[in-house]
Amino acid sequence: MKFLKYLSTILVSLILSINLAIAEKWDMALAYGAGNFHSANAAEFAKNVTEKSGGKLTIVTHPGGSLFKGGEIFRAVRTGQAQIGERFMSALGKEDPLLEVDSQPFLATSYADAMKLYKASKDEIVKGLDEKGLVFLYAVPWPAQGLYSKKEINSVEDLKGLKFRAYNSATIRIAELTGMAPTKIEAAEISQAFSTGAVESMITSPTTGKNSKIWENGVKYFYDIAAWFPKNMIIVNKDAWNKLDQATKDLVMKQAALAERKGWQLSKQGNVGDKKALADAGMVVGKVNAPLQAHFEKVGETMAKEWSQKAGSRGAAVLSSYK
Ligand code: PCA
Repeated sequence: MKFLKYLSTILVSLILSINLAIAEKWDMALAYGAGNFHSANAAEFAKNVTEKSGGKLTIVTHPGGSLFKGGEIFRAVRTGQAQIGERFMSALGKEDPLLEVDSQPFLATSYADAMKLYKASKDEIVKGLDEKGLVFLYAVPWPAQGLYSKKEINSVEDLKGLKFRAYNSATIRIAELTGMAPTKIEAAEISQAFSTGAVESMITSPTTGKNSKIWENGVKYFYDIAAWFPKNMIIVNKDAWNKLDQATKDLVMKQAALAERKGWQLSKQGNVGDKKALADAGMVVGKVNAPLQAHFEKVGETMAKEWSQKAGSRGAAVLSSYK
């Protein structure tokens, strides 16, 4: 009897230690606030993986840049300081110009084309990330990008000298080519930048304008240019990934595919609903006039040429499979 008790104690502690050995915990770094749809979708993904993995993998989300700020997340995941994280892809052009393809103006101006461009570029992007020790899980676009301004914009002349908030090299380039004065600022700092007068215009989604209650900072106009749909991606550190058993890897990939589908739906909803929210908050929501539209399209052509030079044969291959 005593022996049996002894044996069962040993067995129990053996089972526990095996379980402990394969139980992983991942910290998931998110740059955007908990209320943003990307963050909410990631939280849902983390919850599903945690619940369905039978204790083998727990993913804890850290929204609003609370673990790492947007600009730090790629490096944090690459070096394993965070096992998993979300980053705005087109801010990583220096890592790989292909990550910027979704921020080229007027290349994909609808969700259908954005998906086509994603499919055409995905394999090459995944390969590039793999070479950097990263596993790609999924990507979700922001709603269509539009121009916000404190003052009304009726001509190219009105853009001249505007202090412009940029979020990547492409928006910096647009500003330069239209005579605005760009400063790169993370989404989390938008309200402050506008309220202090550091900036007076930006190009981003209706969602980000809504999330930062931009109308409270003197921004009255939103012009729906809808020239591109930039994406966020979820990446995992490869060493952390390799600690998972095959069943858990399969589970994560399956949940990632579901989160991607859900994310695209949420984005489409936001593309309508968040524009309405801007109008409901008293902003003037409309389109730019024809000469301005033509001006932005010309800027887009210049940028397409510049990007092609940067992206070389890999970029050319992606564009030809897209078109
Ligand atoms: N919001 C993010 C990126 C694109 C978007 O719509 C931002 O403004 O930083």
